[in-house]
Amino acid sequence: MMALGGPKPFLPRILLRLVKVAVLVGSASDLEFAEKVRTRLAEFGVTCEVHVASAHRNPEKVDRLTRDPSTEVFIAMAGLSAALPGAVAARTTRPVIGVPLHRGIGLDSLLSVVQMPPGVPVAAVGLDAAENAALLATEILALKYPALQEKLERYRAKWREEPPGGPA
Ligand code: AIR
Repeated sequence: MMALGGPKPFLPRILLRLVKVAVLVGSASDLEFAEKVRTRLAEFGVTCEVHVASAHRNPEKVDRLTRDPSTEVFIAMAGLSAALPGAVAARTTRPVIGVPLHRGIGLDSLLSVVQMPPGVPVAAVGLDAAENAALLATEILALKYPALQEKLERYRAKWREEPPGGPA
C-alpha cells in the first residue's frame, strides 16, 4: 500500500518495457505456458524474453542465459524431472520462480521444483501455475518499480469484484 501523501510513483511506460524477466522452458512443448506468462506480464506493461533451454539437454545454454546481468527475475518451467528452476537458481542470486508442469505424474515435477536444498531457494508456484508465476514476478519487481505496485493494487481490487469464475 502506498503511503498517503507520499511521492506519486512514476515510471514511464517506456522504462517498464525495459524491465527484464527471463522465462525459460525445458522444451518447445512447454511454450504455451510461457505464453501465459507473457500475456499476464503484458497486462502490467512488463515484457519478457522466452527461451527454450533444458537443464538436461542444453546445460550450456542455461548457463549462458543465467549470466545475463540485465535479467531481474527468472521464471523457469519444466515437466517430468524438472531440474531447470534449480539449475537456474544454482547460477544466480536473483529471484527464481519455478513452475512445475504437469507432464508426467505431476508429483515428479512438483517435488523437483519445491524440494530445493538449503541455500538455493526457488519460489515454487503450483502445477502449471504460469499466471501466478507472472503475478509473483510482478510483485517482486514492484519492490523496485513502484508504478507496478499501483497496477497490482488495481488488479487485485478488480479481481475481488470479478473473480475469474464470475461473481462469488
Ligand atoms: N524436460 C526437458 N528437459 C528436461 C526436462 N525435465 C521436460 C520438459 C517437458 C518434458 O520434459 O520441460 O515438460 C517433455 O519434453 P519433450 O521435449 O519431450 O516434449
